[in-house]
Amino acid sequence: MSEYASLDQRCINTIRFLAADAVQKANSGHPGMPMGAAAMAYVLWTKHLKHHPQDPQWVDRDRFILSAGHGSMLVYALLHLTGYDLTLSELQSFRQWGSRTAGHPEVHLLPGIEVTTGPLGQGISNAVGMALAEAHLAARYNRLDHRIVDHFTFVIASDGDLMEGVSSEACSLAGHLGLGKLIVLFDDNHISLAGSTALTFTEDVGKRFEAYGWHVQKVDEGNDLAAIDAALNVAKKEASKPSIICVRTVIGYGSPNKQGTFGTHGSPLGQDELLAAKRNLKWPSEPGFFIPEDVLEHFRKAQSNGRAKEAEWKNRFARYREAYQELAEEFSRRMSGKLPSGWDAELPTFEEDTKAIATRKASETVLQALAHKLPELIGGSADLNPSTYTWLKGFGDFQAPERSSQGVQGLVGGEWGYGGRNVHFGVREHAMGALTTGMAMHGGFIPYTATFLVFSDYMRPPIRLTALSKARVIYIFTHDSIGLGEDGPTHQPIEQLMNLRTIPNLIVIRPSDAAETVEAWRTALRRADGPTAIIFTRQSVPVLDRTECAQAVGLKRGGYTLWQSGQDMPEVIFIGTGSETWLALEAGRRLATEGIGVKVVSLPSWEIFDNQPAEYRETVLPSSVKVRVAVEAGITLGWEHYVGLEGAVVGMESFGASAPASVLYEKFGITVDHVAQAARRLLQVTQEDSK
Ligand SMILES: Cc1ncc(C[n+]2csc(CCOP(=O)(O)OP(=O)(O)O)c2C)c(N)n1
Repeated sequence: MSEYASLDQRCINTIRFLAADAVQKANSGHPGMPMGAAAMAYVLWTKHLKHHPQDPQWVDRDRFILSAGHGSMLVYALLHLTGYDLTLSELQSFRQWGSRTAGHPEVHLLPGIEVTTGPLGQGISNAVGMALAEAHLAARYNRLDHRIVDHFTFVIASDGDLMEGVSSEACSLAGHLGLGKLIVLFDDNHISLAGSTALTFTEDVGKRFEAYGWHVQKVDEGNDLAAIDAALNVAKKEASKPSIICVRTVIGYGSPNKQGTFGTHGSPLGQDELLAAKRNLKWPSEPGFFIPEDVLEHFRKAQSNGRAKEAEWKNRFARYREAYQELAEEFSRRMSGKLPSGWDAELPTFEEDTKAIATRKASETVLQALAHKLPELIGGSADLNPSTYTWLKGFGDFQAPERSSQGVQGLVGGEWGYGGRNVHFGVREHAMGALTTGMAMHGGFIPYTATFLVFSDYMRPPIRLTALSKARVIYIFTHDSIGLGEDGPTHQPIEQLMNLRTIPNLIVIRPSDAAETVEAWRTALRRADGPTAIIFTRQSVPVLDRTECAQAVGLKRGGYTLWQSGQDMPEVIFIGTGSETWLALEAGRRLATEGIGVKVVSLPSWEIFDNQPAEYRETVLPSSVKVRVAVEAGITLGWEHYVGLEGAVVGMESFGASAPASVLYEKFGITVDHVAQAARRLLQVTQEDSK
């Protein structure tokens, strides 16, 4: 019997031609990858993946990530065929306005998509975070006689994924952590966008992953279903190492004149070549988007299989609930993303008589209090715990249980193993960002990261994706300005703060003192539909006297009137953020003693403030008051948004320098004198104008 007659082969060809037809119809997209990887995806989805298409959010499903997001039609075809909520007509409107079948898979658009992929290297790194999430939940909730968390994370990754640096960081960490339930199928087709990998990528990938501590297998023929199946079985049994299976495939498989060339990577095959490919694989040329009945029936078994598997799990969970009621409730609550009642009841307060304290230090106190109430709060720093103050004291280190803790320096204490809540990301900011996105998308976590603000540049790609994906991650950035002092301009952020503000759906909060630090954490944790970056100082800043100033709770509206000299409409408004707010306040008070009507605004979060109703914004920043001075130790570009073209900004126009912080503030002119003087100058101008 011809191989093409078998049901397996027809299922695989269905995937291939759904992809090729959709790309042809859209006249845009990537047919080569789905055509080459269809066989491995078929084996994975029909023989291994534990999922329930009618309940895509079932918490103990296996996670599948198409890291090579440009091959999106591969996963769209599988979602439709196995019976997810995705119609054939949506496949036919691939890449069109309003369609959920976007160019690259987007997690918030389509059930069954676990993370948004497309920027190469991110998906596989998110997957490491998902495997970490599974290992932690299993350690915390499973009991000897009850395994309620027990699933794999599967990935299909391409050459481009493995070329990108972030995947090296993430896979190095995955190997160190021994994440045995992470399984990567490497679509080893020797072709990337612009040519053969012989031009760019000739290392031995298997040896590289072996060196990371992974279990490595090779499948020499990408259409050998039995070999793929066998390799997946071996990988699943390997519990103490992540697995990679390098599957040699042919990009654009079936296209007689283009297969194996970069011509199939990112363009439609063309009508003639598409027909030739169909002839070649003995596929009917008409109708397009053809799905044979028995093929659909075969794929749709995923529904009954999934239903049975989920029902079995539900029974298991019910027995667990009987035995461990509290744990079961905590688990369910976490997976629902809801915070427990009273989670913020015992946060510290910082009274006006508290002496000056760095906001990173105040944050440490808040974080410890939160950690006791929120088991879902788990994270760490990129090798900077002693500087960012982001360890959770007594909550242990997330490490492979097999690895001995003996003689290891830098432990934060408590449990050692997958139950630990302090993740040591190492000096891997990029992977830290991507892993935490994966943890958040897995569900059951509010992950946090920490590093210096200047290194947010190393994390920007995952931060952007997290914002796009509406994932709940908290990014802590300390050492927020030239105020960090002697480390000098390489470490002093200038444009980073404004840079983060430009990312849609990312909320940035730069609290001015210890009291606002408490409110910043409270606001970040309340947010469920996107990430929040909180920016802290290295240096001490005064705790503002709230008996004279407004309460810090005003932070929840992004900006608020901190202090005003009288009831009348002010003549000048000072606006400050973070460590410069007290400078604005002092300058304001000085002008008030000169008989000038002054208002001082604390503006820790632009995004939150801009989202307030217009009436509220008008009370804080009355539009009739044009004399406005903003002060922030970052790039001045962008502040026109609040001070207008007539206003003044006291900030940075250049890189910083290496010197003590107090000297730098003087030398760069970020001083009370300077802020006050800027206002006087503006007042003079307006008075002269109105003469
Ligand atoms: C970070 C990033 N850089 C560049 C691209 C553009 N791009 C899309 S696919 C691709 C390379 C494709 O090669 P490979 O990963 O081997 O996929 P295949 O050709 O096998 O489909 C590139 C450069 C991208 N998606 N992400």
